[in-house]
Amino acid sequence: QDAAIIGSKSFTAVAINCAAKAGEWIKTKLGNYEKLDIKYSSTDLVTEVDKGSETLIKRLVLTHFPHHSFLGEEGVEPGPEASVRALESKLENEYLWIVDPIDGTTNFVHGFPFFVVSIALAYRGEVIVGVVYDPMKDELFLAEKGKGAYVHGKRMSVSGEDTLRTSLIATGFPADQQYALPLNMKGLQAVAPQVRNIRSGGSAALHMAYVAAGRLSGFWEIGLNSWDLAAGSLLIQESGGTVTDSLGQPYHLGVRNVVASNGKIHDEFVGALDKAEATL
Ligand code: 2AM
Ligand code: CA
Ligand code: CA
Ligand code: CA
Repeated sequence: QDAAIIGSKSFTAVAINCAAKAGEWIKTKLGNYEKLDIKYSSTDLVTEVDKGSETLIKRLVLTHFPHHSFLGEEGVEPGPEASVRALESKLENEYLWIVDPIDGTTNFVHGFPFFVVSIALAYRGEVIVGVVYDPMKDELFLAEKGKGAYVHGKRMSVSGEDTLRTSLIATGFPADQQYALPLNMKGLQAVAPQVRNIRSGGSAALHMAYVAAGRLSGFWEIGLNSWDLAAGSLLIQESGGTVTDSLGQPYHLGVRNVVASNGKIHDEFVGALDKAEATL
């Protein structure tokens, strides 16, 4: 089956193949990674498995598409400024692969089974393919621009809730405990009393995929990077949902403060966060 997928050489097939291969390998390393390093701060972790996953994906992508550009989290210096600069320096390329080799590294390190491989392909700054793969549940979420979104071959659509009151909302607790976390907590304080309940799984990309699949009504988080959101943004758009920044402006690759939802609750959701001054 792999040979057939590689043979077809389509963007989507390569994205799926990369995510599946990396995900299967990551799963074998759960509970027995060898090296834990600290990046920007004591809460910002990386293992040799993050780096190995990125290397595997990068090699496969560039073997098939040697003229494409590649942006992976572990190829970028730690910290928000370097992340923004890395994206900007690569945006001029026609085809840009944007990859998070493990989204949810803290979970991976602790054996909490909620992490994914996230792979997006952007054409002239717009995401055209998005794949999020959860190796623990063997769930592959796929979207192609204009062609819908699928989980393991089944068409996805967002949930139907039309008020925050009936919504299940996810957020993250940012690793940046100086700036992003306090802002996110303000949002939490405003939103939590207005919704059915809050969840926080520790993988932004998987939260995005769950919004697309209708398992969550919405998700917001402060201080994310392009590789956390690129694939998930297309999943949600192609499932009928809405992705914006915290001011309600349409999603683009530079968005760091994301608000994503089924669309029906979006204005109320953005309004609740805004009232909490949870915006940067
Ligand atoms: P990661 O596991 O790929 O690092 C959870 O709140 C989300 O924040 C995850 O998607 C996680 O991605 C991301 N994250 C972790 N550390 C971060 C940091 N230092 N800066 C920005 N995002 C981070
Ligand atoms: Ca990380
Ligand atoms: Ca990430
Ligand atoms: Ca990561």
